[in-house]
Amino acid sequence: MPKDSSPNPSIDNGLHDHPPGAGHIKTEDTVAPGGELHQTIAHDGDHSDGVAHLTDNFGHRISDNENSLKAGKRGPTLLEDFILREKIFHFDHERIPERIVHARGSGAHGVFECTKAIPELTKASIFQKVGTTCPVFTRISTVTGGAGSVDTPRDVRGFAVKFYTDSGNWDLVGNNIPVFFIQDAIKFPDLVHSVKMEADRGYPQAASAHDTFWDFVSLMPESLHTVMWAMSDRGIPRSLRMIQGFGVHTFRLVNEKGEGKFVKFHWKPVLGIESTTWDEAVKIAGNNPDFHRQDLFEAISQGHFPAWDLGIQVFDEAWAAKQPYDVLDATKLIPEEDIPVEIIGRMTLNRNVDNFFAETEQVAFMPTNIIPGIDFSNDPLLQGRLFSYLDTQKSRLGTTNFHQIPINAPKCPFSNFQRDGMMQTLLPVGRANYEPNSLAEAGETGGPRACPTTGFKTFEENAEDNDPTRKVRVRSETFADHYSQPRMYYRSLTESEQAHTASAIVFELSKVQIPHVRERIVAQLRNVDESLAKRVATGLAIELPAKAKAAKEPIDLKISDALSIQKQAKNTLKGRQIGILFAEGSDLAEIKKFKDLIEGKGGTAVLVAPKVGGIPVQGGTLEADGLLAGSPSVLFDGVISILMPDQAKKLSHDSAAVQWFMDAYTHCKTIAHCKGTQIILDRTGVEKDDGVVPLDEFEKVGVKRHWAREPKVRDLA
Ligand code: HDE
Repeated sequence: MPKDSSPNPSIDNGLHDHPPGAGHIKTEDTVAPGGELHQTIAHDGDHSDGVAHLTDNFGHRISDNENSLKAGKRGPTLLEDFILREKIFHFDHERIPERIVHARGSGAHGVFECTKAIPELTKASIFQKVGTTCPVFTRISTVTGGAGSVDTPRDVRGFAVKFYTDSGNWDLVGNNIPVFFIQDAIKFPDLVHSVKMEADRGYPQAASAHDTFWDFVSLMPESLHTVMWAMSDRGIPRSLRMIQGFGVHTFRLVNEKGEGKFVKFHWKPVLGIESTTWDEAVKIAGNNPDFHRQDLFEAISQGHFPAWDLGIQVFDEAWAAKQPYDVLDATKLIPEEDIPVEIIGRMTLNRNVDNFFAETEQVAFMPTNIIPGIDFSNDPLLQGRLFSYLDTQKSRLGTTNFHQIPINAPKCPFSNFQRDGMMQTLLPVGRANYEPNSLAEAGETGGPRACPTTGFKTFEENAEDNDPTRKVRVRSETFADHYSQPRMYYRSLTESEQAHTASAIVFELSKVQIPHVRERIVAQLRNVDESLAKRVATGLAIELPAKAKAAKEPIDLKISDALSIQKQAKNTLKGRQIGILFAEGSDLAEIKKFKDLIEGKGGTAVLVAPKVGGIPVQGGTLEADGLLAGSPSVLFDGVISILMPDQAKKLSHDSAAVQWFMDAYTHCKTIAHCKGTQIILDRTGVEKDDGVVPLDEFEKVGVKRHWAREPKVRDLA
């Protein structure tokens, strides 16, 4: 990169140093005769302190923030009141258009560090030396619901990372599922229209379980692979800290010599992958619609920084040509067993946003944000995205100058001849707003120039062996196998994951009211896996329809264990939340022992009790973190119960307590309990098994899910 030391005002934009008033200068509270409270700067306070004084947006100090200007005490409000008008005017415009997809998201700042240099593969500056770091901003989102929808619907999760590198911003705008519903960008508006709330009725919000979505996908067999992922446990993650991320498309790495290789990007969560059960996801949505957002925010503010390893799968055209699928087709993944994922870096999210709107809402990701050393492929889905994101930002953020908003501005110098436009916050000086110019010869600044040595150069080879002399509107026949990979995915899952997936499809199709849509999906599923199709048909109590005609007959691919969550589950307390139930008379030393154990292993112990204030316990008093009725066990990864028999007896008549244990049990969680608690367990039908254990076995058992219990508690398809 050419070094340019000239200060760039957009890097240090005023928004950053715009704290609200300091608030510590002498103020006084008075109650006026009308009864309203005035919190004002004291008459003898420091009137030279600029930020402590309330002003309008142009710096005019305000004397009264409680009353508008009226013609007489009980008279009409005057148009003259510029303070009232400005305040309401600004408020009226506080919302901006929400994202058409991925409207609900949570963001955090962090750092990326290169852990393996790969100069032989790419000239990207961030991957040249081990230890090179750059700041990042990551936003994880649901896709379907609006900005105010809940965190735990069954949905794909967006996983967008902005790397502020020294050679410009690189946005890796991916998902938590490695494949996508459609092969060509031209189908995206149809897909999104079908899955969003239905056009006439405005519901359901944040849900794919309705006619139009399933109608669309039943006619688009290419979507089945992603549908299988979304219907599996991947669609209902436990925590945003515990999801995988994927770049989805095939990209290209280009080295200093101009040699290119194909690449797929992966994010692997250090805490492992965890999902919920459907019943749990639904209950969480009611109890805490912000469950994921709060979990991410609190983990970061407590210093439990979530981290992901960045991995790559690298391959060339010759390898790609031999595969039974096309690597340019975003509905296909590359099994890790075929091309292992090589870890090259780690991202750690270590700072929450200071202002949700200014950062998380205004951040503008664009797959076109790419740096020298990384390039696009001809994936027709990716190609369409290259237009869409720039375009959408103008509509959301209202100006072509959205790149000047601090969260979007690069943290390296940037300079060009673009000028003016709405909301121009920079102050470009001089006359050089065009090129070529010879102003430098007259002693003036001539402005920046393009650089053939370090500038972005598109990979030139026609590595895809395309015939560029033909303008065609066709889909390559190498995209025609719609079923082999969904089959591989389904068959790679464990028995319990398969049961969850089949049940999810039954649930969703049960919400579909058009019978032929249900049948058409089952007809498609017969190409994926006959047993799955039968399970779904039986679950819906419909006849097994004739098999749908496949554009290309599917083949059996090798099973890939890396696709299953359960096969790679980590039994760890790190990053997990464990609820400890106690009540009057519980043993403080015992509670403390478990709290210390959990926290010592990087987990969080949440004390739950029938009351939250100081509760008399054996050995002192103890405050709870959460009320039993407000802290259901769905919020925890495992539960511990320490109760005296008299309290257990009392709680066995409290539905919140009964539900607490029943849910933990039916969601296959560990329940470690004292003898006293047995009174409640007996009443709730919780039976002893590998995960329902005495207190002293908690450490050994951990908080993994006990899926073997599931057939006892749930009738799955
Ligand atoms: Fe997006 N997508 N997308 N998408 N996408 C948007 O951009 C679009 C696709 C993804 O946290 C929008 O700023 C088209 C695949 C994420 O701000 C919009 C197509 C993948 C986010 C848009 C796709 C994604 C978006 C809406 C098909 C995974 C949230 C607001 C050609 C690889 C980013 C915005 C954030 C957001 C268009 C398909 C991921 C409208 C046209 C495939 C993570 O521009």
